[in-house]
Amino acid sequence: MIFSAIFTLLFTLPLAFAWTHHHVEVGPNSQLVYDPEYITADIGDKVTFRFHQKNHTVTQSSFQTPCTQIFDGFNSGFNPVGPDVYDNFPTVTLTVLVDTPLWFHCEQTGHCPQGMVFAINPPASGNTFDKFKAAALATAAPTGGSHARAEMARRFPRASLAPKDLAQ
Ligand SMILES: *[C@@H]1O[C@H](CO)[C@@H](O)[C@H](O)[C@H]1NC(C)=O
Ligand SMILES: [Cu+2]
Repeated sequence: MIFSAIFTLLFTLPLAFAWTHHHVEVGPNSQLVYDPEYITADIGDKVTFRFHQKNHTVTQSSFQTPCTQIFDGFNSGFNPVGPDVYDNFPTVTLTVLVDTPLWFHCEQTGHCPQGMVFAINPPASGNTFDKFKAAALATAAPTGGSHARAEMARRFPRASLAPKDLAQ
């Protein structure tokens, strides 16, 4: 009995410690992206987000509403990094507790509609990362779609420029 208990312990311990530490860059090179854009992770794995310049978050959302925070979900909060800061970027780490897909976005105004989204364990078919990102980008489209946007651009050239607030 004791021998078998020790045997079991010795052979299950290594598994318990065999978690992977994933690293995700948030907004590298002032791009509105997470790099990588999605990862495959096991329960117990840790994911460390490293925040670059600008002022980003990693905020849990859902496949259906990519740019909307879910109640009680993970949220890193805002991590402002000045334009002259090139090292010691702030980090936030989460531990993966489920093996179902997890969806995230950046809460900063305008970032998610420009495709700043991230996922853990997105399915290879069905609710794929590409569909999730397309849905995020679609939140930026004004009613009427690209035709209306082109018409706006023709009539109001200045107003059609994407707002580029340096602080965001
Ligand atoms: C970061 O962004 C948030 C939300 O837009 C804003 O409230 C906050 O003041 C910003 N922080 C800095 C230092 O710009
Ligand atoms: Cu952002």
